[in-house]
Amino acid sequence: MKDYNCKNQCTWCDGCGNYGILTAIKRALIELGLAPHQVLICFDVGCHGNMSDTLVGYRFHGLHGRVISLSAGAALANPDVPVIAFGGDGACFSEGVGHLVHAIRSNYNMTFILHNNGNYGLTTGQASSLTPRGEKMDMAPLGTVEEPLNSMDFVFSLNPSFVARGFNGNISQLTNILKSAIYHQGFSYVDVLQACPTYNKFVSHEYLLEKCYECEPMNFETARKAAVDTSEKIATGVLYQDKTRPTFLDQLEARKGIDSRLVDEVKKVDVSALLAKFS
Ligand SMILES: Cc1ncc(C[n+]2csc(CCOP(=O)(O)OP(=O)(O)O)c2C)c(N)n1
Repeated sequence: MKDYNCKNQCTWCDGCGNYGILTAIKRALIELGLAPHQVLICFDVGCHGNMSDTLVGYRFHGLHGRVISLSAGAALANPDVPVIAFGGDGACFSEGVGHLVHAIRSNYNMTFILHNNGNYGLTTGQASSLTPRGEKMDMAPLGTVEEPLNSMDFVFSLNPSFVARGFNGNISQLTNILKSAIYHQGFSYVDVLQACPTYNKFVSHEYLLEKCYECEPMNFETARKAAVDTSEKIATGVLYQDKTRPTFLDQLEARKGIDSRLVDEVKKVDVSALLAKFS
């Protein structure tokens, strides 16, 4: 694991769920035999995005809400390199929700890991679209007035090929989930429930430990129901996987029979004549 460690100090609050997610991703990569130079890890903007400073390897820290689109581009350009994207619930269910829709629908071959802490952490605890109605948040001190988006129902409505849920308090389970997600051919959606002791007063470590239970993969409809119904208990594990669904690239007629990678083909384009026009 030390291959992935770097000397920068973490700036997360004490008790932040990001520490558990960081440990799980390092373990998953090591157990899959992926060295830091063999994988691309992309980050959205937010507390979770500061993980970019604490990992050694090829990293890309993009604009807020844009991690899925830039990761999908990388995955399409070079399918030989596994691409893992981290995003917050603020970024991915507000600013970047359109990108999530089309990445699932298109089944790009990449892993998306949602740090679901139920709020905009980095900017000090504003409500996200996943914050339960009525919670008192920064900028909504009397309580939020909007219904939260039902993220799991929404994801299932887009016909995903892989959906999992974990939480930061069960690192061995989360490690296995992440390994399956990275191994999956297609868009892997991993919802990680994350405690945020500083700004989220409705989901604590104790709450997650008490409510979460482990389950095996299910058929589509059963998985959807289990994912959505969190009233009594919260189902965790790989909830649904379709191993037969082709990825976006696999389906492109124009790429059939071509062994080279887009990233190499692009390198061969001579743009000097075009540039000369502007000099
Ligand atoms: C387009 C855009 N909108 C808003 C911001 C300001 N901003 C930066 S981080 C952040 C909160 C991030 O919250 P979330 O995505 O949930 O991640 P977390 O910090 O909770 O991990 C916001 C609103 C920004 N940088 N760019």
